Amino acid sequence: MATVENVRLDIKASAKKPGFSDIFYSYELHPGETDCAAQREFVVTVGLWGEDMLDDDVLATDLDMHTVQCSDAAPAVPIKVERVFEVETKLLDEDLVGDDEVFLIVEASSGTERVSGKSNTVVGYF
Ligand SMILES: [Ca+2]
Ligand SMILES: [Ca+2]
Repeated sequence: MATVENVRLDIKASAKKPGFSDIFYSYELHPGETDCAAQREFVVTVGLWGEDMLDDDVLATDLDMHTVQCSDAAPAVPIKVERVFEVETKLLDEDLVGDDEVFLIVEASSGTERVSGKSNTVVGYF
């Protein structure tokens, strides 16, 4: 079975577009052995979440869809992925008062299985 590990998130205000933020993230997809033998392709999407005391809020899902191919030449070697996309900064405004706590969840689906990993939480004032 595959796993998603070491999900890291960083958020910076866009230098080019006022009102937008760049979402930098990285993760490792650790394929299972059968994934590589089958050269399985994973469809990956990410969701942004706001951390709250009781229930976390989903801010957006199905963002930044991309695919990661597992190669049988390098079985069971973690595949490192680094990506960036932009969102409107107001999307990240998950709390009306005080700081906003935003984290990201990476979801990878191979068709036969669906695995996910959660990032660190970025605290900001969005
Ligand atoms: Ca919060
Ligand atoms: Ca806020």
